[in-house]
Amino acid sequence: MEIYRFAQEIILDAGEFIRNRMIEDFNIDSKMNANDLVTDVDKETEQFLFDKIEERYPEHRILGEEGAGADIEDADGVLWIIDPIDGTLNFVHQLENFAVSIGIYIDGKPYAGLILDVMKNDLYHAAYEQGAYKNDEVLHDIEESSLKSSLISTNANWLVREGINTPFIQVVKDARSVRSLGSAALEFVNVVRGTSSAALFYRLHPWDFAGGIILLNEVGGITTTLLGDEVRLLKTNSILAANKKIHGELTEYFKADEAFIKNHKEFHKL
Ligand code: 2AM
Ligand code: CA
Ligand code: CA
Ligand code: CA
Repeated sequence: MEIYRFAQEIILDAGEFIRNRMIEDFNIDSKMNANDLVTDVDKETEQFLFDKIEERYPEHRILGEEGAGADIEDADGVLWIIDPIDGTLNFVHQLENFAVSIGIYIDGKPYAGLILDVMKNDLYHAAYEQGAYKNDEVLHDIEESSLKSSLISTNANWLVREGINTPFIQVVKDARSVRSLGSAALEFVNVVRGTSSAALFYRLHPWDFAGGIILLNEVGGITTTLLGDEVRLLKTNSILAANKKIHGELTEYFKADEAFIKNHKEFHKL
């Protein structure tokens, strides 16, 4: 529990660092394409967390979106998986609706998940089999629901992507309605809080889901790929995070689509 408490401390410190840093000038660069942005604050926040963890626990390993642990290939020992800012586009355009996400795994097994909604300063945290919390408040098990009476979340990018969009379109048609927040970690949080029944992603990286999976487990939810398979911790995955009832309904949409299965397999090098 010492590592869990330390993680709570440093994620809150990282939030304070970001809130102070963002009122000064910062550079914005693009990564893979013009819409894939990274700022100085993303990089500095990853370094901030890296330095704190390394100082306290030099033997721990750290994998981060902005370059930490890029050579990590196994989950042996204590592994911190960090997204310093999840929702960078929201950070740049909205100055809200972004998060710091931390997932801690020990020999590949879930240990603790933490997601900080930075501007609200709300910390969602959970340790394995110890329940989930919003700050000091216990979060209760989520309710089961059906697609036809549920709000779900997904990203419009997948709906306009040929080759994979057929099941996404059908899911959107059959849902009560769809929301899109733009931070995978906060979309996980909405499922954990029960304000959304499911979150669907065609591709997430380990730092996007590492914290959220542990939180959702603690309130009785489930996370798999869109095809219902186990998530590979150190790879990209499609992700379906949901209550168990709607999860079962949703995987059927994807499993019934041969073209989706084929493209999904190639895309994620399965
Ligand atoms: P980021 O802000 O840390 O980059 C936006 O819909 C969500 O998708 C965010 O969680 C964002 O994380 C993530 N994201 C951004 N670019 C992505 C990409 N090329 N592939 C998959 N996820 C991405
Ligand atoms: Ca990014
Ligand atoms: Ca992210
Ligand atoms: Ca990020």
